[in-house]
Amino acid sequence: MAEEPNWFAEPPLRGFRQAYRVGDCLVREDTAFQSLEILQSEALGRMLVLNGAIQTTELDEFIYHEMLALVPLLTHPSPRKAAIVGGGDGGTLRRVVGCPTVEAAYQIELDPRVTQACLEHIPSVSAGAVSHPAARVVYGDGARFMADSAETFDVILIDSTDPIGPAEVLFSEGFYRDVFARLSSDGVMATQSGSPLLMHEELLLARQRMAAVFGEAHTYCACVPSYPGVLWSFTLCSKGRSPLDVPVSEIEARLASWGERPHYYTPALHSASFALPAFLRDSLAGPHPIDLFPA
Ligand code: AG3
Repeated sequence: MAEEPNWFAEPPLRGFRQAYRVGDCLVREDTAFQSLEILQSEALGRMLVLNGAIQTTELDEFIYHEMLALVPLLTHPSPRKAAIVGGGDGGTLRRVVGCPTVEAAYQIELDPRVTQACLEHIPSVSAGAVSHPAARVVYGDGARFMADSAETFDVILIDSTDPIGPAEVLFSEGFYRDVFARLSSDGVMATQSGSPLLMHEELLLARQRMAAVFGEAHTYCACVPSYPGVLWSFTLCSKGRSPLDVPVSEIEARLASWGERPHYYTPALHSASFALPAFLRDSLAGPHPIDLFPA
């Protein structure tokens, strides 16, 4: 297919692609780790693109970042120390430092250029989070950090790229074992776990590995317009209480003291987002995967 000028699309997945009309290209470079672009789009504002895959956009970043961060932060009864693997754009960090009980929030991003370019061209995503007193911005390999660190965290968030390619290690059983070891006794981890429709196999595999380490894994969904297939998944594992056992009244009371009012997450949506469409619920329950669009 001939590329249309002024339209950006990720490489097709299973013969499927979404396109965005774009104007200026603000950044296009090869960093030490990947190709990095920041594009101005008509529909979603500025977008961060790594190795051809859209990571975040000005207009829909709140959906993904709130769901990745707030669901685990409000599952833990009182998180004080948190770590984010990846997340160089600062959108997850912003939600973590916005939680009033959090005293230290580490962001372990591989590529300093991602953070620098986002601060310069899409500052609304992090909204000043990197200079918050609780923020600890570290550059390095998040998988190695989890393997080598002696610290423990109440909440660990995996804000990675796709489960295929360079971030594959962040979906491995060995990595989940290291995360388990780094979590405090009632610690909670959550990861983005890809498109239930277009990365179905990868989601099932990652979830099986998490369940093997933690005993159980809870998958929840949100619609993120800029990601392939729009419907997106996250998976949460808890050493303490289940995300489904958090009373709505507790969430309401805690959210009232947060710095920023969420724009997607609500107390009712907390547990509602774990109510999965039948094909996904049945597929995750096994033993026969139900892939709506088999490769
Ligand atoms: N995490 C990116 C999720 C993966 C999107 N995949 C894709 N577009 N093919 C993003 C980092 C946001 N902080």
